[in-house]
Amino acid sequence: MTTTPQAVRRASPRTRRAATPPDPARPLLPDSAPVRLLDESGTLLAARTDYPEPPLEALHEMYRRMVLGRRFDTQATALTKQGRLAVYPSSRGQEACQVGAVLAVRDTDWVFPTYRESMALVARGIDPVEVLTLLRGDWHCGYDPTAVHTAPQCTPLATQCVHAAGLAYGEAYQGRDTVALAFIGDGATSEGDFHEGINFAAVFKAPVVYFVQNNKYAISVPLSRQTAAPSLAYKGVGYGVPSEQVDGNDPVAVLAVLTRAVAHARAGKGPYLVEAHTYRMEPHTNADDASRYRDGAEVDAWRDRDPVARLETYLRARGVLDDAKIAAIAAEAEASAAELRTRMNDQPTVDPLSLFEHVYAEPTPQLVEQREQVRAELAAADEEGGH
Ligand SMILES: Cc1ncc(C[n+]2csc(CCOP(=O)(O)OP(=O)(O)O)c2C)c(N)n1
Ligand SMILES: [Mg+2]
Repeated sequence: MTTTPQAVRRASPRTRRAATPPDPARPLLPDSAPVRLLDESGTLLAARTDYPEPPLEALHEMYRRMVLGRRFDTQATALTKQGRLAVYPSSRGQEACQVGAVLAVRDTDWVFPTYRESMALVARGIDPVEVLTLLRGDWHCGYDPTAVHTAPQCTPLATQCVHAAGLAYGEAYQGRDTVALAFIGDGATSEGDFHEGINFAAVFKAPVVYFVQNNKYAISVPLSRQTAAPSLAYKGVGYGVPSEQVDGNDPVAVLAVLTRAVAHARAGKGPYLVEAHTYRMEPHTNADDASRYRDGAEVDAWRDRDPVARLETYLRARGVLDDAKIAAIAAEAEASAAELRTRMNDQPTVDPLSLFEHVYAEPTPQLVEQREQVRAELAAADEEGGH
């Protein structure tokens, strides 16, 4: 078929316009820069209609829990040195994320933490001694997950992403408006379970908020060796999940962004992905030497963006905090750390053989064999101790 030049001139402008449909991916994409409501010194930036400032009472409570959380964190690290804890992964520097996340959800919502989230669980109101039970070397998580709507702290990376999707789907299926909040680290977003969890949640519109704390390292592996994505928040779009990135050391922004993400999930619109840009100030755990893979100057630069100091400056400026109130919160934190020390000095009686109970209704032959090995070793140690 031949086309006259006149026909081409007549058809082409309309054809070109019709060939550009609206981009369905655009509404899913995060802001090109992390959302920030406070600058690094703690001064409020221009207001945003999409992220209204959370109420001042909520921010005051956030500050209180962040101060208590930081004190808990240093106490837990000290307990490893005294042999009272087997290991402790600190979340110092990540206080805005740890506390903001649990303040954004209801007590009836479910939280899926990793080993990094002890501070978040204390901020959620779980007894700190129970929170530290697993890290003490016991075989169970210390608290009753169903009573506190909080899964055991997860050590296998990203598996909690699948659990959160399943729980959220089940809750919605039964007509409840429960939201599941799954914490995950930057490194763990490379794990298959993260992708399987978020894909399932997206397809079945399960109300999950995936909250990535990008603290820049997976043990010694820096983010640049982990991903080529412009930001981890962009991992949502491939699954049809709306995403946002936030300054994770800006407590006001963290609470505002997570509040919106949780509301999205609760409204039945499916999962949401939030990436918080933050920094792990301490080594991976007390057993790690971070000076082997990162520069002191990098750590110092992040010290200047301290989330606790930033919120304190802001709340002072708003007249919510003053010297007396700050001193009272510091004293409360000291008292709770002292109580934790005392309680952790009581050595719990743990029967090593209890490790083998509750694994299977009928123990496998391997478990029976292993239990007998442990029993024999304990008996031999007892005998040695007796001589
Ligand atoms: C499936 C699996 N692979 C490897 C490990 C060993 N491991 C424990 S923590 C960790 C780093 C995880 O880094 P990230 O996800 O960034 O979380 P962060 O520790 O920084 O909070 C690794 C590789 C593990 N626990 N589970
Ligand atoms: Mg990390």
